[in-house]
Amino acid sequence: MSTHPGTAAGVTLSVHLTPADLRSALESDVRAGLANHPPTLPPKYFYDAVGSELYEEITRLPEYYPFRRERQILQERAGEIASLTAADTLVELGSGSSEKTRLLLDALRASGHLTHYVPVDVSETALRAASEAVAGEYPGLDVHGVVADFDRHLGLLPEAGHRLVAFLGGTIGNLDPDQRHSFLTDLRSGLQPGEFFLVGCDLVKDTGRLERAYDDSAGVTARFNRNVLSVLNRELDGDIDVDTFEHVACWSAENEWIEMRLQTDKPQEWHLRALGLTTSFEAGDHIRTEISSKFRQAGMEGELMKAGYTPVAWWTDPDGDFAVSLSRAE
Ligand code: AVJ
Repeated sequence: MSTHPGTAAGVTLSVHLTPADLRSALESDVRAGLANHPPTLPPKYFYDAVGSELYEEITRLPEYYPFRRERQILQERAGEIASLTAADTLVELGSGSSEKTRLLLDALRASGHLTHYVPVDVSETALRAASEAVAGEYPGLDVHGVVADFDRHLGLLPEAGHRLVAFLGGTIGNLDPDQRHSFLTDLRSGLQPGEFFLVGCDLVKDTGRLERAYDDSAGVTARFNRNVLSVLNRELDGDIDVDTFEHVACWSAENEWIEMRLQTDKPQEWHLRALGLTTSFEAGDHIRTEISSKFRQAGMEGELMKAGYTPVAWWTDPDGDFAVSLSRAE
């Protein structure tokens, strides 16, 4: 790990993940995923520069309600979050939306306790930019960016202060139930009793609305989904014919998650030369590229309690589309 001052006043970056670490994680994740039946790819590889831009576009689509619903809840509840937690440190997992970060920072600052902001992200470039922007807007705030993979480095979060850890956007839904349990217990073991966890969760609802949110009429989500194949071509010297894969989004009633797939209607083969790997497909085969789990209050709060947290508040938008859950580490 290296810690070095950033270029702007008030910014420090701790780097737990080097480009070489990211590279070997990509190689082993892709190898392991493609060996599954059906093959899978981890959603974190959607987010290169093009994919991050497409995700921003998704958040503005009429069909994609989660982003706006969560923002609405935070606008409404940031003051309560600040007074219930009295946190002096906001830790944010994932690059997040600067707009939502600012809602929380403003409320914590108004409550008079705020001293530290700790954004955590795998991308050093994104983190540096976000850290410097926030430091510029909040004079006196100590911004300590942490370049880390929150799948693996939760134990390395800076310990100082009375922390509120925020995991927004509904990204917890990308984890399956076992992965969520490990994530929640790992995070819990890095927290002191009395510290807080704030998590955004998309809720189970009408199947048609859910499927449209992940298969919009403008085709942006389809481009976002296929982009992961362009990432493989570029990073792993692949020869994937990206446009021969069709975007599919389907609701799994059994798992209560949306599953995104890339499906081929003809037999084909691709090569990832950097891995020396050939993958073959029959007509109709698919790759699973993302799960986006949808929650119910009892289920989410049950998972939190099993992992050592006490639910403190559960806020939804007026239509009950999305929830923000606050819990305390015990
Ligand atoms: C960023 C993980 C919250 O699951 O809704 C959006 C990603 N995928 N459209 C989600 C996503 C397809 C998004 N998260």
